Formats: sequence, C-alpha cells, structure tokens
Amino acid sequence: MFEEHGKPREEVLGRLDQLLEADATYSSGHPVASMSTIPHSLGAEVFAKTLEKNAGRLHTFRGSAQVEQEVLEMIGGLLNLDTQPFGTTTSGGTESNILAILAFRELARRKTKKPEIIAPKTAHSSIDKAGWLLGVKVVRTRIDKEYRGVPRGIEKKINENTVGIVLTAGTTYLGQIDPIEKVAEIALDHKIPLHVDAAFGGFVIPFLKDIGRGRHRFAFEVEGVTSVSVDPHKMGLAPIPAGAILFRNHKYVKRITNTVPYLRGASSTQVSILGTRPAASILATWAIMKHLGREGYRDVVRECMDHTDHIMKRIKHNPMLRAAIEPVMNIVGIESREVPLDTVVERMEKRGWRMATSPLPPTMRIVVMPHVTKGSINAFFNDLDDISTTIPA
Ligand code: 0PR
Repeated sequence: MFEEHGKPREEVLGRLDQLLEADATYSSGHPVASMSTIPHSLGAEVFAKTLEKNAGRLHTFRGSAQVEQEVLEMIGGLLNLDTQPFGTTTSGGTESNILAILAFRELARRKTKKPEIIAPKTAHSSIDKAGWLLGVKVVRTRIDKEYRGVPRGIEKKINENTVGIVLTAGTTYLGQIDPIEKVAEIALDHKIPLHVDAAFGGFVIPFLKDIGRGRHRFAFEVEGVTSVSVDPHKMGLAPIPAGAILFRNHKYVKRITNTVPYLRGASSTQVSILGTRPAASILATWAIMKHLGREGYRDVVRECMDHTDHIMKRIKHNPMLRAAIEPVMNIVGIESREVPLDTVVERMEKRGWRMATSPLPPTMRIVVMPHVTKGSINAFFNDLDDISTTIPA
C-alpha cells in the first residue's frame, strides 16, 4: 500500500532490513550458483558516489563518456582487439546478446526477410529472448559429449536466411568453450558474422593460460569473430549492471545506432537498448580494472580455480556424485549417480542452500565465484555427502 503519510527513516530502514532477511547474502557463502558476487570495495565506493550520473546522457556527463571509452579500450585489450574498440557498455549479457543479434539482422536486411541465427543448444537463454524480441528465428544445433557445439552441425544448418552464428566462451551450465576457431573458419567461408558470448568467460579465459590451465583462442585474435560480449558484473567484480559488447568493425555499430532527435552531441546517438542508465557501474568498472590490473584478476582466477580443484576432490570422494565434465573454468556441474537429482536438491534447500539445477545435462551447478570459499565448499559437501548417502536410491 502506498500510504498518504510518510514514516521516519529509522522505521523505514528497520522494515526494509526485516524484508531483506529473506535474501541470501554472498558473504554467507550460500549462493553457490550465482554468476554475481560481492562487488570489489573500490567499485562499491565509486558506485555509491556517482549515483546521479546518467550514461544515457553523455553530452551532459562528458567525463563519464571519456571513462566509458577507456573501459571499452581496456576490455578491447582483454579480448585481444588490436584496433580501436567499437561498441558500448550495456546492462549485462542479455542486452549485449540482443545487440549482437540486432546487428546481424540489420546487416542482412537486403539479404533476407526471414532472418535466422544458429547457436548450439547450450547457448544462454537470452539468445531465445533476443530472437523473440527481434523476430529472428533461433536454430539450435547439437553438441558433443563434452557439451560443446559441433562445427559440422552448425555448417549443415546454414542456408540463405542465416544472418549470424552465436557461440559461447564459458557456457552458463558448465563453463564450456565452443570450438570457436573451427566455426570461425566456417563463418568466414560463408561470409556470416560470428558473435562470441563471453559474458562469464571474458574475465576468466585470458588468465587461464598464465596460470597453466589451458590456452584458448576465443576472442578477436580469431579471424572471423565479429563481436564479443563480456560482463564486468560477473567475474569482473563490478556492481550490477555492467556488461559490454565490442565489434570488430564500425559498420556493425553504425547499424545499431539510434538517433535521438531532441538531444545534443553525444546524447543524440544511442547504441545501447536502454535510454537512461547508470553511469555508476561503468565508472566502478573503470576503477576496479585500473586498480586490479591484469595481475589482480589473474590472482582472482587462480584462487577460483584452486577452489574448483577442491570441489573436484570432494566430488571424487563421494561415489554417488560425478562431475559432468572436467571443469574448463570455475563452473562445475554435478550429476547424482543414483538418487534423483530433484530429491537431493530439495534436501539441500531444506538445509539452507540456494541451489540451481541445469537441464543439460541434469546437474547441480556450482559457480565458483570469489565469495565461494573453501569453508563454504566444505560445508556444502558435508551436507551433500550426508544427504546423498542417507536417501535410498
Ligand atoms: N550469457 C551467458 C553465457 C550467461 O551465463 C548469462 C547469465 C547471460 C549471457 C546473461 O547475462 P545477464 O544476466 O547479465 O543479462 N547467466 C546467469 C545465470 O544463468 C544469469 C543469472 C545471473 C542468473 C545471476 C542468476 C543469477 O543469480 O547464472
């Protein structure tokens, strides 16, 4: 109810605290399946003091415009872009994917009136949302035993209406990386643009090679990749909402630039879908990236991967459990070998865990974010061991 008379601050805050008691907190370690985490303290500080700034009005907030440009340059560096960055910050992976598919559709306006895109089954559900919003058919293709897209399966689906291909570097369910180099060759052969959704993997994969955990060419170093999205609000440790999409070529950005006739200068052209949107998260991203540097993120990734190893040890220790794949990055999908997954998940929820299950394959998901400590991992597996051995199969 929206009441006529206002209440004192203390009373309002007290009631809010009460309501928020139902929220899980990252500091408790309990949300083990979230791709977000506690924002870096410097980012939180910058965010709190720049709340009034509107990144939809860059003519007014010219300093913020400069900072956004610098964020895009830093992310371009992360993604091995050797030219000037073309793109925009966004509210996250969903908006970035919508923009990628909008660019596909707009570039192919003369080619087809019935645009289709191709994406392996494992691509994030925001691809379907984008298809729905934009009137673009999403053709899903098969995956291999390791839950990666299959190049041949993608090539077979290419037809005269195909306007683009979407691959993932760091899939939502298992953190898997699609065969980006092979599909990029196919995309080049057929002159079809290729978007890589690195919403999660963008701040992980570049550091894996430095810590001896695998080299993956996934971004602009692969010829044929035309756009890449990455979310600072996932492994970039930025406050929500912070996403970004970069394009190899300005022609894509031109096709998705909307003119706002009544605004001036930098405010009069918008690439993002949102109008008014916080500059605070962009400014916070800038501060965190400047402060941590590559070495800071490498340390974060190293620790998350060490914790991932620990999870694998605990899984191997319990004969009722199995990992769906050997983790590529800090996401683990756990299969229950005998007890139905739903039963295990329900019991875990009863013990206070906030669980997430994935359908492909049926697994419990752990996203090993920085707030997931060794202590919370042990507490989680102590409960899981207990539950999975006391339920009759
Ligand atoms: N692409 C990939 C590969 C993703 O995993 C996600 C998010 C997106 C795009 C969309 O990103 P935004 O949510 O920023 O638009 N996947 C998260 C997930 O399924 C979404 C999410 C995030 C769900 C936090 C729950 C949650 O607590 O985990």
